[in-house]
Amino acid sequence: MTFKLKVPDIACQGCADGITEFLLTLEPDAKVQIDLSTKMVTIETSASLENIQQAIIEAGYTIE
Ligand SMILES: [Cu+2]
Repeated sequence: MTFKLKVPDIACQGCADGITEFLLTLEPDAKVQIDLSTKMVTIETSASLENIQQAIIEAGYTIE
């Protein structure tokens, strides 16, 4: 599944890298793309949307 989530707290590349790294730690096969201008996280994953949302929150960010 591919999910798109808006994470308004993403301010810079460092945030994007941190989230990407965190998601990849949980699921190394996931494909994560983060658009800094729109703050959209696109993730191709076998995990559930709920798990992805939880992971982003655990990484210290909020989802809009
Ligand atoms: Cu940042």
